[in-house]
Amino acid sequence: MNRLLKDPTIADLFQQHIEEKRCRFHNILKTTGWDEIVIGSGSGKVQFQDDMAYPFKVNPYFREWMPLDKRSKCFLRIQSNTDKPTLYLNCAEDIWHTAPQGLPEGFSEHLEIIEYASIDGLKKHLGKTQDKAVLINETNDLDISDAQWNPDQVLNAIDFQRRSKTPYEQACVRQATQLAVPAHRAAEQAFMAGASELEIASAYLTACKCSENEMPYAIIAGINQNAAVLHHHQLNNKAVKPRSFLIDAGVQFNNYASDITRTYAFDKGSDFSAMISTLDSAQQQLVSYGSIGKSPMDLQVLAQQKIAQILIDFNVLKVSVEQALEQKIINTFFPHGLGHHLGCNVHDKGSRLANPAGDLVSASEKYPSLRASAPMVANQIHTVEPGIYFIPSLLDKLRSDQSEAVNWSEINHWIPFGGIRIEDNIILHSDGDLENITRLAFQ
Ligand SMILES: [Mn+2]
Repeated sequence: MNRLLKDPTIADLFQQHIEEKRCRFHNILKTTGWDEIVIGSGSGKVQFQDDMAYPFKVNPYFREWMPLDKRSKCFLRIQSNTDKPTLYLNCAEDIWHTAPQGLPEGFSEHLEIIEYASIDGLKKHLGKTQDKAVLINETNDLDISDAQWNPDQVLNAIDFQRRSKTPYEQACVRQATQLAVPAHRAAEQAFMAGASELEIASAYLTACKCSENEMPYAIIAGINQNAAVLHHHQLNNKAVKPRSFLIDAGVQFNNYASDITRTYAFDKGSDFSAMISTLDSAQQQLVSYGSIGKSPMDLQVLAQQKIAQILIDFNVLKVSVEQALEQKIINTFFPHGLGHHLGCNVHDKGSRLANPAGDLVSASEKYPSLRASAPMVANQIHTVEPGIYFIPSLLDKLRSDQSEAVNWSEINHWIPFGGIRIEDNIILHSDGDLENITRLAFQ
């Protein structure tokens, strides 16, 4: 089903979004006993012993409401007794920086907007709300009591409702995906033309017309062995003889991210290329297993089974699928989780919550560090990202502990290719439809 952005317009969806979030936050106020929630966009940070600022990163709780990512010291106020949230925009005079970012067209009608020039001025606007207001912000700009500043009770309730994405949020991730596809294609072309990792990242940024600071996360672009470095951010500026290439990169739209990984073989006739195709089929099967109520921990087991089978078929493992899982041999080749929630944070919060009170779904004994453990719910956005890696340090450990499980002559053949990861973003619709927004955008 094609759900690309047509009608209603993004501004209409934003109105619905604000209305839906307001209802959810009113509920949170009711159950937690507070009168209002004030969310700050955050402040710029200066580097140690320097007058240079770090790139500004907006508070994810603010991002959930507002498509502003370049404007610090703004505050959104949601009060239990009003139907329209108020956005306080910092308008202090600033001759050093570009004029402040505004809201997209058609967005401001759904908010009360007030400009302020100083924190004292803002406090006057907020009036005597001091005792019953909660502030969610990295710094306590309002000099509110400790109990009112980022209380866990409120944060947990917000994280819990976040799991279900509004149609606006879904549209934003879809749009972020559409914008990332030409950039991924440009990256593939640059790799095939023999470019260095840094040149490939540069081709990616040029194609999506974004700066590095506007990326939802730092681009991972690994050629050959570097494809085995799970978060390879230190990009090589020298071209090498290309064999394999892994790129994990997204784009953001109105503060919502896409999170996409693709792996390419330089030689399309090689066995590495065949391994990519095999993992690609397994990945699409894993996507199809997602459904409302399902546990990500069960999907993790399925992913491990599929990856073990691929390694057996490619003559890498000499043990059975069961042994590969039982003896944790599979963790050497697939040392991370199958996926995570995607939302206001690229690794969205709330993925382990059992309820809004903050109780956690107990972690599986086998996978204590799995990012997502809570059962899937309707309108959630998940990533599905199985991988197969040949990581020398993990292989060394396996060699000393369980040497007989592996065909080591085969391993030496695969190490120079680094690894493979394939990652799509999926919306679990309430009617049961699974929308693979990444594949649709690549079509
Ligand atoms: Mn991811």
